[in-house]
Amino acid sequence: MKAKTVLITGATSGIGKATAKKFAKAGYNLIITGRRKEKLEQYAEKLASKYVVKVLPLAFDLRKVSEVKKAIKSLGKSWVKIDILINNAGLAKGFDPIHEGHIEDWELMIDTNLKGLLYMTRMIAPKMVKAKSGHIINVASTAGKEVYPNGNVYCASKHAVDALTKAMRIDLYKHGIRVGQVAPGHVESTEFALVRFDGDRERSKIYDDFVPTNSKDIANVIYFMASQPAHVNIQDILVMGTQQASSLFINRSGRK
Ligand code: NDP
Ligand code: 8X3
Repeated sequence: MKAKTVLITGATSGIGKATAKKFAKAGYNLIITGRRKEKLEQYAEKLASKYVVKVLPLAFDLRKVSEVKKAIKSLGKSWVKIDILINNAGLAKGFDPIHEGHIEDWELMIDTNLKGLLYMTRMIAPKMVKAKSGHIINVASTAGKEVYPNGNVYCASKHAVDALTKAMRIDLYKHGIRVGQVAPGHVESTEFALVRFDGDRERSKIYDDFVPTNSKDIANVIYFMASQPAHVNIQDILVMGTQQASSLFINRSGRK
């Protein structure tokens, strides 16, 4: 049987990077994306040689619809059929109460988490509709299930992802396409906190007093969703570390 192709956005670090490895190990061909071209190309080379799969690195900024269109249109014949789209790229920027928030941070989060996901979906879903098969997995968040102080716009963007996952499924299920999401709580071995706190290493040490999930755990969940038989669609997985009960209830008594 021909190997399946998975496209993973945001594969230069964290959850996307771990997910790329998981699928490569399982023999999938990969299209990996992100803005950092060099990192992406090095990782593509590493995965291709280690797991003997085809890996295409596509560097572009998914906030820019023209770049998204150009990248997807550049796919040659052997990459045209994308079996699985993993809309993972995203970020939180800033941690301010609403009246002190930075408008450029808000725009960055809305443009990446929401509009980027929409652009990718709009470019790839029609090919899936034509093929009458496909699987889209969105990386949402516990921040899309509940809100927490200073999380305002990030939470709103992930609530929108939660709504879009449901809306996309309703539009696409009749074309034989599965749509689901994973909604993780805190995830370490990512650049998430460093990005949120503008590269401030001290502030981004938010996992020192408890054990959250890590990027490999979430990659395993995504792979589990993707590897079910064709008649099974896992719609939503909410996953947190054992020491986390909700966004606001975290047992910070030490790493157990
Ligand atoms: P990372 O910062 O480690 O990874 C984010 C990825 O997104 C990077 O590969 C980055 O690549 C890519 N990305 C960001 N902006 C753009 C852009 N404009 N264009 C293209 N690619 C972009 O964080 P995570 O792995 O944690 O984040 C992955 C997803 O998981 C996000 O959607 C996040 O909201 C979600 N999430 C994270 C949690 C956590 O605690 N870590 C918990 C719940 C959800 P590059 O910089 O090269 O462009
Ligand atoms: C990332 C998890 O709690 O920082 O989506 O919002 S949280």
